[in-house]
Amino acid sequence: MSKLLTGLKPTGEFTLGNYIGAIVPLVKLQDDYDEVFLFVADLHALTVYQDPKELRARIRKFIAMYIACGVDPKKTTIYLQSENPYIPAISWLLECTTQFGEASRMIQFKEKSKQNANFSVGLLTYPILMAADILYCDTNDVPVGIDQKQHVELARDVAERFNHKYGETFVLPQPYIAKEGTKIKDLKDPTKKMSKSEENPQGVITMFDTREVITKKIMRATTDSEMDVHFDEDKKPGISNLLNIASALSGQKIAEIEQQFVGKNYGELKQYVAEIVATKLEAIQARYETLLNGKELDAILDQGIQKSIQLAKAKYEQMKEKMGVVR
Ligand code: ATP
Ligand code: LTN
Repeated sequence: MSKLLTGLKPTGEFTLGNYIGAIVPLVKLQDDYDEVFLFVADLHALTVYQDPKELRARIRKFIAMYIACGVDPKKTTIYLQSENPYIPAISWLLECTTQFGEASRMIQFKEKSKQNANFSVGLLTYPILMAADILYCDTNDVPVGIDQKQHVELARDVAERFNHKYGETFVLPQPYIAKEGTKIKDLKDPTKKMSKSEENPQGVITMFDTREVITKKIMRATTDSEMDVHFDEDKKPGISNLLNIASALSGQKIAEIEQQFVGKNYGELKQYVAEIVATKLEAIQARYETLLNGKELDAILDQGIQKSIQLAKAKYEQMKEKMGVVR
């Protein structure tokens, strides 16, 4: 049985880049596995201080946005990490199976602990909690960005060691790194990626932008001094980015769009792309609002956490038994 699991840390804002680069591929993967798990890693957000009110709002926002974008609760088990008490319990048992040197060698820990001398212990144990997230449900594949690859490999090492010491308990997971997908670029500076931490908001479309704002940003996107619409990422990064966006959202091939714009100017292309983006985002936003304000979201999370707890409890009992922490 093939299983896929991934976690999202509820920090930052969704951009059109995140949608096209991460959410759309995940929505497609839902059909390729027997079981899929998607959770909000809210406990992981706490390694650095979060304003409690803001964090709470963001957790709901994240779940609602993923479902609005097409993550289907019928295919995917959706839950909040913090609602499963067995995950931190499993994490403790795994901490005792992880070497200090192994944990302190994690690149993210090394970098972040250097940035701030008063870092929390949680920053060090963070990947072990992540191992618990991954290992409790016997997942095979873990889609992550390249920065998290080392953490999934640690989970695999810890699982292997546990299996060796105490007997076969865990499936060995592997990181699933998407092949170089479409990288959406900043509208103002199309040589760099569209990023939520970018200071100039004019180059970034967020999933919450209105039709008016989207149109304004796209109409003012940086292009080049030529006149013809064609795809060339090196010489025409701005136009190529607009073509990528239109193609990713409409399903049309780039060549078809190029064909459609022979003899037309950049303004017409921009209007066309703005229309596609605005129509897509309006549909997502409408569903998002309904989810955020309705009862469906809680029903989805209630159902998801039940399944998650059932699996985690069984794994925890099994681990305790093997380790000898039983009456
Ligand atoms: P930051 O501004 O903090 O770097 P980000 O917007 O780049 O954040 P991440 O949280 O690093 O987003 O990434 C979340 C996911 O979205 C990753 O899988 C990443 O590959 C994808 N992603 C982010 N930006 C883009 C983009 N411009 N084009 C395609 N995919 C993207
Ligand atoms: N550490 C990840 C979030 C995360 C995760 C996981 C991802 C927590 N647990 C388990 C995959 C599997 C991050 O910072 N993006």
